[in-house]
Order: sequence, then C-alpha cells, then structure tokens
Amino acid sequence: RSAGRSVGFKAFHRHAEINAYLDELAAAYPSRVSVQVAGKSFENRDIKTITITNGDGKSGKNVVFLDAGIHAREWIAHAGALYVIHQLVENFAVNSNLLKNYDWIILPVVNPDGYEYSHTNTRMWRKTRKPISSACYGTDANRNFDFHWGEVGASSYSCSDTFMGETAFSEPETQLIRDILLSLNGRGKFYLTLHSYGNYLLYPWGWTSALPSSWRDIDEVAQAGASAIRSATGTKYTVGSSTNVLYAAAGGSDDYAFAVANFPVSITMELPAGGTGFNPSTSQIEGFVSETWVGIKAMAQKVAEK
Ligand code: ING
Ligand code: ZN
Repeated sequence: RSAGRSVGFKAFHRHAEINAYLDELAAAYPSRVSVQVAGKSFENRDIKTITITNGDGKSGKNVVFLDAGIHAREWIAHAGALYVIHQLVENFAVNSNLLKNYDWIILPVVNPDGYEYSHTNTRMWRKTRKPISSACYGTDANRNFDFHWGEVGASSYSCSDTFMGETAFSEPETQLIRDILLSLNGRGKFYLTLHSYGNYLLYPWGWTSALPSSWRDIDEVAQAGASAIRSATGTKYTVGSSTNVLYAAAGGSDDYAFAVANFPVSITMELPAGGTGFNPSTSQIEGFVSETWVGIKAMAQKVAEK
C-alpha cells in the first residue's frame, strides 16, 4: 500500500480505520509519534490527535496545528490530513526539516459522527449529529466558534445546513478544538483547517470584509502555498480573506484560532473538487492529496521563516 501501513490513498477510509492507523504509527515510531484521545464526539466516538515530533526530546517547541473533517461530506479533506501524517511520519527522512523547530498536532477527523453518517446514510451530510429539535439534527461546526458568533453567514434555524448552534461551542467537537488551541498558550504558530471544495486558501476575517492588520503576513504564507502548487501541477488556488474571495461567515475555526488563540497565521484550505464536488473518484485521491501536501509544505516553510 502506498502509505506503507493500513491506509492508502486509493480509497476513502472510515473513522475506525483512520484511528487504527494513528495507533499503528504510535506503536511503530514511539520516539517520534504519540496519539491522544482528545475527547469524545456526541455519539461517543474517540476523537484522536496525533502529535508528531522529530524525536529530539525538546519540549515547548512551536506548533503547527492541522485539522480536517469539520464538515462530514468533505472526504478529500480527511484524506489530505492522513497524507500529511503519512509524509511527516513515514517519510520522515525527507521531511525532517519541517519538524526541526515545530511539533505538529493533527486532528484528522473533527466530526466523526457526521463523517460516518455521510458514509452510511446521507452522502451530503455536513453538520455534527446532535439532535436539536425533533425534526432536525446537527450544528455546522464551522459556525459554532465563539468569535462574532452568529453575526453573519450563519442560520439560527436548526434544520439549516449552516445552523450556528443553540449557543457558541454547543458541540463537544468544537469545544475540543477550542481546548487544544487555548492549551498551546501562544506556542501555536500555524493553524490550518482542511475543507473542500473549490481551491481556495482563505484567511481572516470571515465575519467582516475588513482585513486584520497583519493580513500581509498571512497572505504571504498562503501565496507561497498557492505558487508551490501552481508550479508543481498547474492547479490554481484563489488566495484572500474568506469574506472577500468566497463569502462572509462568522463563527469559523480560523477566525477563532487567529483572534482568540493567537495563532499569527490561520488558514482554511479548500481542496479540489475533481469535477464531482464533494465526491472525487477514488482514482483522484492520491493526486489531490499529494498536490495539497506540496502547498502545505511550502506554507509551513514560510511560517518557519517568520
Ligand atoms: N467552506 C467554508 C465554510 O465553512 C469558510 C468556507 C471558511 C467561510 C471560513 C468563512 C470562514 O463555509 C466549506 N466548504 O465548508
Ligand atoms: Zn467545509
């Protein structure tokens, strides 16, 4: 298999398989890899993070935090996070420079209840799975973070696909990201969240068309990612603030990581569609995720230069 172990990039993997892969890596590379159960989803699934280091034993390094699968149906995002894990761990010899001054914490399946539901019931499911009313289930986890929560681009109607939640951080899945981001206490330097689709590198703000005063620093990182991908495969990414290049939406994880958890660089990456929206064919997975990795590497390198 191309990933060397229990996952490859010729199929989309279920939540249990992904968790098993993380545990296999921790067992095979105990000096560089550890796996944490960061918490439980509403339906009681283990939400795991994998912490990847270069094994030099130094603590207190800066951190790259990457998550995927905030939205259930965006399966190429989960695959993208797995590919990053595969590269940093199993292709360490080639990528060790990325781990010299940074530890990476990766949360590949933020919303396992929704992800499983999109496999077993409704392919286009987006939200979490906690019931809100008798009729409707789920909150849009990317509208549920407590920063300008509910102000724009989010719905207070529980049946909507962009339902903001009954309160900010109403979902165990968003609470868990919040707690990790805040626990880093300023060590977090690059927050990257993988979504699909549309080939965008988006940064704050999602809640207003204004730009943060340090937007040029973030733009420089995103542009480095876009041009690396363009050179590698010709694929074009659009770079800009979410509001200005896509649409306004408050309560997103990237605004929260930037504004509240003090990550100086915070980016939402929308992976490609492959002409089939949220459902690329399995033969497209490996090409998409390896191309995505080229961009992520370039962005992490740019962050490290800052
Ligand atoms: N897109 C993101 C969404 O949550 C986004 C785009 C991110 C908008 C951050 C505003 C802020 O709607 C997808 N595909 O989920
Ligand atoms: Zn999304």
